[in-house]
Amino acid sequence: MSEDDIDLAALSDDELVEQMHDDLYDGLQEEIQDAVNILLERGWAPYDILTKALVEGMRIVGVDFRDGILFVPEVLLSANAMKSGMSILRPLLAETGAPKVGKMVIGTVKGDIHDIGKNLVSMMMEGAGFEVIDIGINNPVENYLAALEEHKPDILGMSALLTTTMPYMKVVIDEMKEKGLRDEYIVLVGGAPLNEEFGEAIGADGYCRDAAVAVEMAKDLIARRHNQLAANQG
Ligand code: B1M
Repeated sequence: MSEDDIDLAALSDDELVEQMHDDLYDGLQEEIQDAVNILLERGWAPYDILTKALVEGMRIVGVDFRDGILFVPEVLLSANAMKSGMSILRPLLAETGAPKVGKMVIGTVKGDIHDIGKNLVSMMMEGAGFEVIDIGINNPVENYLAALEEHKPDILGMSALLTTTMPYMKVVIDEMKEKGLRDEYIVLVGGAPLNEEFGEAIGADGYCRDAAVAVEMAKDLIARRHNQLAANQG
């Protein structure tokens, strides 16, 4: 350890979380991974580490990106540091042993390469007992339709982080309508620039503010669908 290095293990929980915000800002992967492991050893729940340390750190990065203090290369380093922390938490969040409650295909729309939010939603959905098929970023409508055809999920999830790419969600939903497929799936959308009105306007079944809302909404809509099917049969 050099003189400048901070002994992360010697910090209190609050100091460590603050240090993680700084390290995420500086894109320090190794430090983020060490700190995640220290918090886990101290008995922190993976979800709390995710939200209080990583997501909050990324929010701070977002503010300075918006204000022109940080630029794409720096934000990419932050994103990679965030992902390295998430990779430790992913198996822990998925480890609930819960029975599978449904299946979701999820992807970021065409023109958009942001994937941290989508990955987080995937992790939380897996943790809640969903099978998740992640088709990645920059997806044209054909990719979504092919994945629906191949995997026959209950839910289609779409993510968009740019005001210029969010309208593409409507292109996908309209194409599903055109092909007579719309009613076969629950369509959930999310991403920072969206809101409930937008979700309604494009014909989605729900707008998810964050990953926790996505899980709740997915469970709720699947339960409603099952009840409806049961009522129709009975
Ligand atoms: Co970009 N970027 N970026 N960026 N970037 C934003 C989105 C921006 C708001 C920054 C800013 O100006 N403040 C801005 C968009 C402005 C706008 O459209 N109004 C922006 C811009 C402009 C750009 C570029 C155009 C910059 C440039 O090139 N000049 C460029 C575009 C690239 C492209 O996509 N074509 C670009 C590039 C990048 C990086 C590559 C550097 C990097 C992405 C790396 C990666 O994802 N692998 C990046 C990042 C990291 C950001 C910010 C800083 C952080 C996004 C993030 O990961 N947040 C972002 C600022 C911000 O959002 N405040 C910004 C953390 C994540 C956990 O939250 O993604 O919101 P979020 O996901 C949440 C919810 O939204 C929801 O649940 C998630 C978890 O709680 N959710 C869903 C998301 N998807 C869901 C799907 C669902 C359900 C819920 O389906 C069921």
